[in-house]
Amino acid sequence: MADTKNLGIDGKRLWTSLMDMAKIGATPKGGCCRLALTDLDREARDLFVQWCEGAGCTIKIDKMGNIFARREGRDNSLPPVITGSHLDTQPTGGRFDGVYGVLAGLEVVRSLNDLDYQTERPIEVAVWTNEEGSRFPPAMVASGVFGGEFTLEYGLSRSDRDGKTMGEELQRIGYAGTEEVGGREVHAYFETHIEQGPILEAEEKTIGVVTGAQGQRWYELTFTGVESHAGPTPMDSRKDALLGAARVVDLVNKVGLDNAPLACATVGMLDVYPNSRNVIPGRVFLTIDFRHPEDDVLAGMDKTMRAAVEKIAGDIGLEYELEQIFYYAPVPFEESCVAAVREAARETGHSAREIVSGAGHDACYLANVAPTAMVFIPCIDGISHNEIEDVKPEWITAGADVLMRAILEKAGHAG
Ligand code: HGY
Ligand code: MN
Ligand code: MN
Repeated sequence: MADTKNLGIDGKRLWTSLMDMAKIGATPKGGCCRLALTDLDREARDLFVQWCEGAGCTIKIDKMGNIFARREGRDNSLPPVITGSHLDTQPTGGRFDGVYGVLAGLEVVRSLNDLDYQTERPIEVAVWTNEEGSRFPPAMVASGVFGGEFTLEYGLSRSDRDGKTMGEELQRIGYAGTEEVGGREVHAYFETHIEQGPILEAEEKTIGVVTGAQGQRWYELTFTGVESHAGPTPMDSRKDALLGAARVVDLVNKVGLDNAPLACATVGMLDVYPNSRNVIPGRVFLTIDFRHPEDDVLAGMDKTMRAAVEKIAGDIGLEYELEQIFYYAPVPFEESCVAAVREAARETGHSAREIVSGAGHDACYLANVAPTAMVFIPCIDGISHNEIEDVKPEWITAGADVLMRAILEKAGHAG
């Protein structure tokens, strides 16, 4: 077994914290449902704040509800090293997506306390609001405001399907902070996260040294036809919105396959109106999610899809509205931070490989304003965004150990 001398991460304590947090919004198959800014999200935030205060941190909350738990260094005038992730989940989320990065950050603080280790710079553990973009699209909205991608007004005005805005819900759960969002220097940002894909486990690698993340484009498409009776309406005189949507679902899948092996293409939401078995659907809403590590290929997927939607609508006689609601180009992480992760993995002796993230993370927007990198650990069968998401406890400890060493590389040692 390679020398995996552990600087001080208490894997049992970290695992216990993860399991305690997973009780909030626990779902029948062992996952979590804690949609952004719900009462369950508030409960999780409150528990995190309580734990951080118990570890001697001071708490600041900004106007997007981002939480910063700060551990002082020797020289607190220096810009901090920040680590963190998100506590909100998908509706059928797991116990580790996002939460692991938040609680691994807390475990670093707890371990430094145990070691009585003073860093030169302050360290902050962040909880970014609404990373998933499930209740309030798009994803990573609050870290996007912090990273200068979106304005504060845009962020606060994002609404859910009931018309509630993020601003209103932040007020309701008591996390509408007063701190400005971003606009301050960050010395470095590290985020640790499960890979949410199959590569590390398949290659029996414990650590992913994340060099960047693939680009994404999200769309909302509404087809409008004519509701009419399923019985007397002849097949050749229908304007069937669901037929259009069905062709788009197949088209999106084909665009992904035609740009294999790296493209990803998904229709995740589909609403049929009036959704009655003997009415020809008059209106259908669907979402499209495109991803690729090369921006020009992503642009090509966009072009192909748009031309095909135009043709599908014309063939069936449908009106349509197609809006791109979210886009970011592939993100390269910063070399000295990537090197800190690579070196930390080497020091611990854990098997490692470089990897590009298939999922989006808050780190993708932090990279706009700070030298940034990520640490990945495997997840069982590469499954995530699923209640059965799972990991091996030793991976949890290894990732936090690498995270701690990378943070210390940037935070400096005062004594
Ligand atoms: O969609 C994503 O990549 C992330 O899980 N929000
Ligand atoms: Mn995540
Ligand atoms: Mn996620």
